[in-house]
Amino acid sequence: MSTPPVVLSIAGTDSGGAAGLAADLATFASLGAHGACVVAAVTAQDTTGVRAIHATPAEMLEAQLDAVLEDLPIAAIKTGMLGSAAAVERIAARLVSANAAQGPRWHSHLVVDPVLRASTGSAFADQAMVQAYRDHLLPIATVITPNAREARVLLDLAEGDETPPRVLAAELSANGPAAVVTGGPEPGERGSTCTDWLAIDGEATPLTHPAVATTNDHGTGCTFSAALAALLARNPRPKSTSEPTSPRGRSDPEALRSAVRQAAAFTTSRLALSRHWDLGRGRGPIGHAHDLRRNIT
Ligand code: PXL
Repeated sequence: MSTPPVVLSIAGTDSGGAAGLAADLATFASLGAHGACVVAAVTAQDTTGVRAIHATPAEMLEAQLDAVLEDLPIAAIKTGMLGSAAAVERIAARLVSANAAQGPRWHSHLVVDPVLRASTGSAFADQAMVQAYRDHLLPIATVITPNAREARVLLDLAEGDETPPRVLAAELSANGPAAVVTGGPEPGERGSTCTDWLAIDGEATPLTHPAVATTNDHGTGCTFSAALAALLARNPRPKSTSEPTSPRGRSDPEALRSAVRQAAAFTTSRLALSRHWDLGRGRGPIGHAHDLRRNIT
């Protein structure tokens, strides 16, 4: 008998199969984890945009959370599109109570991808939802993975603000969870590399990786945060009496840095896989398929 690491995604669906739960479950499977899923919203969506959104009704959201949290040994949780401010608050409360039921110490890694809009542009969050993230979910997260635009919204910076990603990451983490601000090329970078900034306790360090020239990138942010959760799940956080009593999930900084680096490398390999795909009329998906070429000699 053996128990695989279990990773839970609480997120929205993308009917086009690029982003959201489709990306998360495929990523968990690729990285050797069993994926559980709580559907927080359903989107009717294709490569050109979002046609309709249905937030999961509160009782159904609660029923899914109860079913999963009462049964499976969850090593890491990832949140994505959550549908409403009330859902953000409800999910945070349920995670805290699940953790309390496990014992006095927070034990699951919690990766929060604060999804505020679709990569094709549609808004997924209003001001109340942003505030719910600040008040309820960020305080219990191990690590958050906003892009630069989401980081600016969370920090309440004005539209058009040009604070660099390094500073955004540092500020988010100064009084909060670790933050990875995922980004494109830094000024001066020639497009062959791009840099993410990982900040812990206000100290940001750059993590540079190869850039993949592709327009098939729908679902990239979801894939990265799901990979991070699956990689963190390989090292469950031991319950320790020296940990703070706050449910905020602290991770060993070196383990976190290594997981972020590996998650970026995994995401880069997925982008490279689908670089030449011709799918849909809009922005194509990041690859989730198994690379069959690897099995052909
Ligand atoms: O990439 C953010 C995201 C998350 N969740 C769903 C999405 C998207 C982007 O399109 O559709 C369901």
